[in-house]
Amino acid sequence: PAATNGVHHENGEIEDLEVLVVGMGFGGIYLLYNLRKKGYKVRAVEAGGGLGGIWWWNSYPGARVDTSLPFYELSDEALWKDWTWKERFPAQEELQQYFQHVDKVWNLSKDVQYNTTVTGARFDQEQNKWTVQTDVGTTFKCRYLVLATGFAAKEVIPDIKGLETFKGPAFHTAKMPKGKGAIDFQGRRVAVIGTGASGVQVIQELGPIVQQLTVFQRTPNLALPMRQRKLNEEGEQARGKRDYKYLFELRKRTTAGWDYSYNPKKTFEVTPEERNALWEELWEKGGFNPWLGNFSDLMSNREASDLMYAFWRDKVRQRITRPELIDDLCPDTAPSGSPFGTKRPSLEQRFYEVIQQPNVELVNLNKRPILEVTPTGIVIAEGNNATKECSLDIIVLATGFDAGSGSLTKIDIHGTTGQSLKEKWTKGTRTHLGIATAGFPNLLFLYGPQSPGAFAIGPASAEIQGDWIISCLEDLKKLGKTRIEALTVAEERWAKLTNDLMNMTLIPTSSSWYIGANVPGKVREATNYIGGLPAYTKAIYDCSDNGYEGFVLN
Ligand code: N01
Repeated sequence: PAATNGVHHENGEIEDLEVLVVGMGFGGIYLLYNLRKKGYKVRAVEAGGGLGGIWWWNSYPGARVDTSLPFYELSDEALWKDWTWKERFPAQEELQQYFQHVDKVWNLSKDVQYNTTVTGARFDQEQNKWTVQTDVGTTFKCRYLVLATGFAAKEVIPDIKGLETFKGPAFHTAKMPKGKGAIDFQGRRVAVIGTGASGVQVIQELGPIVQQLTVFQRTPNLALPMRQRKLNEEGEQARGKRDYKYLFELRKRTTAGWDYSYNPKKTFEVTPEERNALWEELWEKGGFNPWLGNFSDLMSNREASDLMYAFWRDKVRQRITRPELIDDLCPDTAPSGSPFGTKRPSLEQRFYEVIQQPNVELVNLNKRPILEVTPTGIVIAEGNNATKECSLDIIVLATGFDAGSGSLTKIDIHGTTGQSLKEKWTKGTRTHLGIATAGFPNLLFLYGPQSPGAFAIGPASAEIQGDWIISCLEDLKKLGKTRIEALTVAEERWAKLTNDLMNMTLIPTSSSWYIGANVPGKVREATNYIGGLPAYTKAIYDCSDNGYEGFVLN
């Protein structure tokens, strides 16, 4: 949808709303539609030029979701009954078409102001309302401000000497130029820095079309087979839709929103033959099955994790034809800071074949660190004081995000205490249920830090949290209240719980964004709630059933 579909305001015009939703990914979309249906005066703003959140922004070559269908869509029958997907794991283009379909059926854009970034917000204690500023001069006034900004709205740009001097295009995967200024990679010399989910996808896509691809890897990705396939529209999808209602109910009841959870057995409770049989089965199924459908102690028992690592390593080694790459891609033991299961594995389709192509060079940054970027390339250390300049036309930074809190603290938000949200969270994130924070009344987070966010499928999480937020606003209305604020004691309790749960796993031994370890200077803490959707749903409804325990309503 074009920006022109949005609501336009003259500079300085103030909209007085009941709810302003910020961010039009799955969460914001769900909330805008359902609040409007209930008669709320609600509007939304979106920094991008269309719906979809990260699926609007992430247009790098190869961008595709790692969640299989039908779990990666909204559960309203009006949306899925006339929609057919082409692939089991759809690409960004198809996801954008899906969001356009959602827009058409739910008629959303008339209430969205696109190309608008919220820069700041201040709470007015007299009126119990937020005043929200944007980068285009529009100001909103709203009773409730819901930030549905996702976990990946703030990119991590590495601090590399000379990066700004590079003459060619250099951009983060989430900010690849689109439209007129779109990048043509064909036949160019391209560098990709980072081998996380974005890096693996962009590498396997670019390798076959560029002249030279140089991959700068700090930690190998323990990637799993995607097992992508085309979906048969007539038979498979039409038949599959008969089960959709059941599947959408089921996804609320599994740990991460799929139709499966961890195997209740532990790794060493079964015989080696049984263990191997399960692992082979999960490997064949593909997707996240070898991770999230594995034995229940995979992420908490280092021996179990190491044994699974060995299984993974041996599978990948079968595809390695250049033995000199074995140590860099699939070393004997799990890479430092990355025990199996503690970082999110990528789903790959041909990554290991592409990275071994003659036109691809893999630079292991632990052995050959980057010294600087020059106007024409990247200089690396080669040992014995030798250096090498890799000549480049384009640099792609697949270096990840300041996940969770970063999407919120980049907005200058001031509540009742004089402290900004950024200042409040400098020493650690504090939320009650991942939804609100003390000192910031009527500010609610959807898909925010300390919620199941990144540990559950987006649409499932968005619907569970979205429904709760809507019922909360309905309750406030019924009770004649105009203000809800989290208590400090409640957010301390929730922070302890999310961190205690995380500390029961091996994740704190990793250098993952799940614990903020990827951002220099960031507090190491659980960025998400890892207790699973059912336990989380119980926690939020226990709270509301007990008179919004941990909140003060006025
Ligand atoms: O980011 P990442 P991402 N010098 O943080 C490396 C979702 N997502 O954008 O591992 C050199 O995972 C860093 O190295 P290391 C998904 O939830 C989903 O790929 O820290 N390298 C790592 O290799 C995902 O988990 C999809 O040692 C540097 C990489 O950059 C999340 O978003 C697609 C560096 C960053 O990996 C983030 O994924 C894309 C430096 N200074 C994203 N700094 C799908 O569903 C960082 N790195 C398909």
